[in-house]
Amino acid sequence: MSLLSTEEQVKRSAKQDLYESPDYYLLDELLTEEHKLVRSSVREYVKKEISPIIEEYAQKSQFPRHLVKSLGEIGAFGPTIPVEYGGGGMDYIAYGIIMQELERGDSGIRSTASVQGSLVMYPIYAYGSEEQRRKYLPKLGSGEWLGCFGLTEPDFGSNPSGMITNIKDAGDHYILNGAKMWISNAPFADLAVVWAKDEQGIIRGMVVERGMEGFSTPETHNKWSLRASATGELVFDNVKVPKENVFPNVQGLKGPLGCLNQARYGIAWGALGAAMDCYDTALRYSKERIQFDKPIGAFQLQQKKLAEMISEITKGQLLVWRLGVLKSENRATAAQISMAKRNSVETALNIAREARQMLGGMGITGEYPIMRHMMNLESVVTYEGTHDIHLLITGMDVTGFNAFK
Ligand code: TGC
Ligand code: FAD
Repeated sequence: MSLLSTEEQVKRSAKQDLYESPDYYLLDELLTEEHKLVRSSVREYVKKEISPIIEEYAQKSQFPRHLVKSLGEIGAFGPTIPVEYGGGGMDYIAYGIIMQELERGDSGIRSTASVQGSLVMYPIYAYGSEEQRRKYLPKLGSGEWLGCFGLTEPDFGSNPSGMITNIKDAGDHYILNGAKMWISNAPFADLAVVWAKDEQGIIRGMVVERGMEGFSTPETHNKWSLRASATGELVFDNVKVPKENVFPNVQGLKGPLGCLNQARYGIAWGALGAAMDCYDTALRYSKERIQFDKPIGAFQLQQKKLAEMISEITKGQLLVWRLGVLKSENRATAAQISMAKRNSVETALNIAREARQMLGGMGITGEYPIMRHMMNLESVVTYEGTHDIHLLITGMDVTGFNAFK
């Protein structure tokens, strides 16, 4: 018989990362062998490289910058971008699986991959010139360079069309002025995809490189959420941006919103990863933690929580799988993506909160990942369009009435 208290035994097993993903409706049967291979290699990576260190980085509020190269090596950046440009050439289910496994580890790590792949590589690929693609994509795909995406401004968050960051024509270059706020990866980024208005008031996208005079990226401190992800501002003070850095193939708000479709899709899969980790942790704990002489999982109230969690996870898994099929066939609508992003994050937040309670006092410690997931998800429910903005997008889609204006 072990001399350790059950609490101590449970605490020790927590450190090992024994994660197993729930698959209540046998959805693995819908995956190809390639999908399963991608999943097992990313899961292995998370267990080996992320789980052992993430709590410490989050507690210290530090970005594990050293992971960027290895994230590139495992194919986490731009999985759907063609191989010749440094991407993975995979379908959208594979992309979703990668985001799910990474966010199972930590939403901040998934954020880094979302931004790099969907918000930096995607616009360069979709809207950029051939020279821009060749110059930037391979280095971003391999993790040699890190990028960030500047859309939000201090006075324009949910309504980015009002942005005041602007460019003025100065011959062979533009002069960029303004500021972006809440930018993931900014303090460490080698380059930024920036959205600014031209002299006609048309939104244009461009690549701004670190080292350009007048460009700085001050870090945002004191976050209680996404503590292992670096967030910052982008400040442009008369920055000279060469004309060849501006995307030739898109104009208007549909440029940045097109990128957000990619990233929101990844979050729809990713947030379920955080939910699955919370569920898996709470389920294991409920079988090990003894109170009133039996495992707490034997009490009806705890079973209710677990049964509801697995029901919601299963519904979410079905939704994102179907969305992935539609996206791979280029049939997914922006409104469908909004619904899935909103649903997955809400599911994950509810599960994190319930799972935290199931662990009692242990639930608030860093011995377990639940509180970290819960706090991270408070950002995930806000960025890439808030919970209410996505609800209004669905409302507009089904009624035909625009409640934004
Ligand atoms: P609206 O007039 O509706 O549309 C303007 C133009 O854009 C087109 N459009 C879209 N195109 C592609 N994808 C979409 N999802 C699109 N939604 C709209 C639209 O057809 C129109 O095109 P055109 O050709 O007619 O000009 O625009 P609006 O100003 O009324 O705004 C609509 C609204 C509120 C839905 C939109 O602005 C919005 O989604 N707001 C939320 C802002 C947001 O999500 N910000 C995210 C910033 S990035 C971020 O958070 C990264 S976190 C990364 C991480 O760490 O993981
Ligand atoms: P606001 O737009 O001011 O919204 C405040 C509240 O009002 C919200 O509850 C919102 O739902 C509500 N609201 C707004 N309009 C309406 C309406 N019409 N009807 C009803 N309610 C409404 N941005 C980037 O560009 N790049 C990044 O990399 C990035 N990373 C981020 C990382 C983190 C950690 C965070 C927290 C944010 C990040 N963002 C990034 C910004 C993010 O996208 C914005 O915070 C988000 O879009 C909301 O904007 P806001 O914070 O200005 O809130």
